[in-house]
Amino acid sequence: MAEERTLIIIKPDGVQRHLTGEIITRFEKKGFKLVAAKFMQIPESLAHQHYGVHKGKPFFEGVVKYLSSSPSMVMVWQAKGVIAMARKLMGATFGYEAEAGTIRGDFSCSRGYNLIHGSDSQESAEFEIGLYFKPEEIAKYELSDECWLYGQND
Ligand code: IDP
Ligand code: MG
Repeated sequence: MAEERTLIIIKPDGVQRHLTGEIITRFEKKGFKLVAAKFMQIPESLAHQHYGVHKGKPFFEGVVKYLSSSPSMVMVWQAKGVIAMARKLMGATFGYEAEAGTIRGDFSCSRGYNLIHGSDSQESAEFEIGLYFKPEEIAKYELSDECWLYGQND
């Protein structure tokens, strides 16, 4: 499986509800590598770009306001197959439908306020990472226990 990067955002409700550490811990324990992070209030114009694929949908203006309403923790995580794995850890979009054991399933009951964003494909990951980070802001390093994360035939 190919090494990938994904954009993960702990959205304003996640930060306000003191879930930043809990969510980061889940990704760390899974074995993903943190390669960039920025704690920032996302400007409305950037939120527009971020959710551009949803332009025209009834929830578009609301989700742009939500994402830019208060600070977020914006991160890039790296691992083999990280894009799909992160989406699994996040759970289904609506908190009330997400499986127990997932981040949204455990901590959100809401449709829109679902705590976390994660890129849904290689293309969106590249686009979204570029919205928030310059290439030189993404760290390149080895984790000391990387040899224990994957089997020899992975
Ligand atoms: P995703 O975050 O699971 O990828 P998307 O369909 O890409 O879900 O929607 C982007 C975000 O827009 C969701 O995470 C959620 O915050 C919000 N959203 C999606 N659908 C609705 C809706 O029907 N009502 C309110 N907010 C919504
Ligand atoms: Mg999406």
